[in-house]
Amino acid sequence: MTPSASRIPTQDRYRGALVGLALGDALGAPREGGPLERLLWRWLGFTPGGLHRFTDDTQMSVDLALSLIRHGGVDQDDLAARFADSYRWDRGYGPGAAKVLKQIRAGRAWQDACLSVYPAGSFGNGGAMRSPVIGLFFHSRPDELLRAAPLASQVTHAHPLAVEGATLVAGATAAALDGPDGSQLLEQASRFCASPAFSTRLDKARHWLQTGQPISPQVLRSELDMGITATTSCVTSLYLAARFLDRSIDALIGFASDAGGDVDTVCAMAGALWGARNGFAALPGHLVARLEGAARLADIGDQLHAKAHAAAAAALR
Ligand code: R7I
Ligand code: MG
Ligand code: MG
Repeated sequence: MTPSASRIPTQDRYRGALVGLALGDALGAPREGGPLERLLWRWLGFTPGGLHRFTDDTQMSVDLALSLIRHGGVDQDDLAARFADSYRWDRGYGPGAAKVLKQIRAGRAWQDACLSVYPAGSFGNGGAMRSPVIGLFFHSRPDELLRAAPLASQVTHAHPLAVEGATLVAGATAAALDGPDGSQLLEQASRFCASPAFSTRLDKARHWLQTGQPISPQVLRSELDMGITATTSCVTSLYLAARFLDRSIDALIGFASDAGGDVDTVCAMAGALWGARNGFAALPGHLVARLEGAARLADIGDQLHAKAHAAAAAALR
């Protein structure tokens, strides 16, 4: 595909993707997991000023975005340092990721730390949940996107399934920026995964969407999953985004909350896709007004847009 500056979508879509990700994360977090986690997040889920706090999903997306903006591509050493520096227990990081980040902060090389908890690296969804940022940055550079998504995942999530989930979510986000309908979004996304754990779920999701089946939250959870791993959350997010593209993001988050499980992460990835397609202006203002760091996130979206635009223009010269 030839890069083209004119193909870069509007700034509003970039803002929408980042703020949509954070909104899904922050509003999904109190609905995540079992009764104990929900209770804990009632306490941790608000800033002192009463805003909805985001979790590790958004924090790692911000870290990745700032690193890409600073370096013009994936610099794994810088990324590892930023992830480790931002780590706070009360952002709700995954258990393995927390251990890896604490080791990096203590001075261990990320290449060793990321294989210290699980020998082949984690297959948790932590690589995919920040990957919408890769889709934004490399929107008009698909070959670079395919190289960058694995590099950005591997720093903490080196397992091939985590890497594939990250690539799938990055590719889907790039596709969402072009304004597809739900079926087109899933069709475009299908080019970014090959393993049956993803492709079988994606085939099912595409069938549900095409036939308009009234899938309940319970069926969604039992058939596609709402889990903490890449294979049990990425396609679920894609399906939800595709199904709710022409409805409100509140309806999407409400549906995911009824399904339960890893609600913050599924809503973060689906929220990013929804926002990339529909733009910041389509997000409900009253919810954005109560989101931690919304103005900063919008600004980072603007910076990503400017960088993506400049890179595409440079490629044309
Ligand atoms: O993937 P990760 O960063 O977790 C992200 C999740 C999101 O829901 C966030 O919102 C936050 O709540 O946490 O954290 P990891 O600990 O690397 O992976 C998540 C989980 O996947 C682990 O705690 C394990 O349960 C499982 N897992 C594995 N289990 C067995 N063998 C990941 N990799 C393996 C493995 O190799
Ligand atoms: Mg989280
Ligand atoms: Mg989560």
